[in-house]
Amino acid sequence: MQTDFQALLLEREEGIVTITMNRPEVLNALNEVMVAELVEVFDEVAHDESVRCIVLTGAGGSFGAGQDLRSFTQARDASESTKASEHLQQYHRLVYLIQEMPKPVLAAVRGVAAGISANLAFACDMRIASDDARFIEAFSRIGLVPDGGGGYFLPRLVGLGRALEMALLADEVNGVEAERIGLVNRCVPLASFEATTRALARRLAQGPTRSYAFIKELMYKSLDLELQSVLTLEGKLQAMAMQTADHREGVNAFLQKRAPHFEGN
Ligand code: T3D
Repeated sequence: MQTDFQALLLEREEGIVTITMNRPEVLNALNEVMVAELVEVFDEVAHDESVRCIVLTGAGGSFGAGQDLRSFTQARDASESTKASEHLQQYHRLVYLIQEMPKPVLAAVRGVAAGISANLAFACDMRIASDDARFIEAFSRIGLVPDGGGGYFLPRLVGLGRALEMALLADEVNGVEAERIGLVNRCVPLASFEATTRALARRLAQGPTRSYAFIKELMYKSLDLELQSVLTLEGKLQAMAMQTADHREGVNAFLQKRAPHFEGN
């Protein structure tokens, strides 16, 4: 796996790949290079069976400040009329890669997560935040609409009323409030943020990875299906899960009164 990136840091340990957005001088705002590198890495880890959990985070005390507004302005000034849609297509690729990733993706958010950076966190499977986290749907502050799947994930995470409030007013939601309204799974004190993130990622990486992939497929597809189709899908996925070594290991471990050791197969 390539590890030499301009705008990302990559760390790999114990089946966990940690992808760190690394432009701390602009609070990890996303430019073209960073988005292209994110697409490349997410695509690569999707196919690497030794990777069993992905953590997406930011360098220097922030998650990300959204689209880099300086490069954004430059693109507009140069009259590159298709630039915005190219941007969006890249963001959409990224959202699909996260969604279709056959293993859990955990967003670890400390500091600010604004605009598209916040929405990338909302597209991840789980979110952990530090108590200094600040989520801002910053789009309306600059006359835009939430993109990168924000219009899909945000109302599903917090309900339509709060999603509209966050998008219309673009006020900050802090980590504690984010946990209270279901925007993040956990908010932890900054002092224990790294250790708690690591422990959660390790737990996910030691889980039944193929079953996790089926769970993701079931949950995400169910959002757009009626009951009958969900039950049909559930039957198909359960039949596949029952063929896995990890299912056999889980049952054996229970019968033998020991902790299971899942290999991810
Ligand atoms: O077609 C398309 O592609 C459209 C897609 C749009 C996607 C989007 O994400 S739109 C939303 C873009 N993001 C924003 O509007 C947020 C802009 N930033 C802010 O509002 C504030 O910086 C924050 C609320 C995020 C943080 O405030 P604060 O006070 O903690 O930090 P700061 O002092 O404002 O920022 C620190 C530095 O980062 C500063 O640089 P300087 O002055 O020290 O040299 C600031 O300019 C820079 N920075 C922050 N955000 C961005 C940025 N530079 C470029 N782009 C940014 N988004």
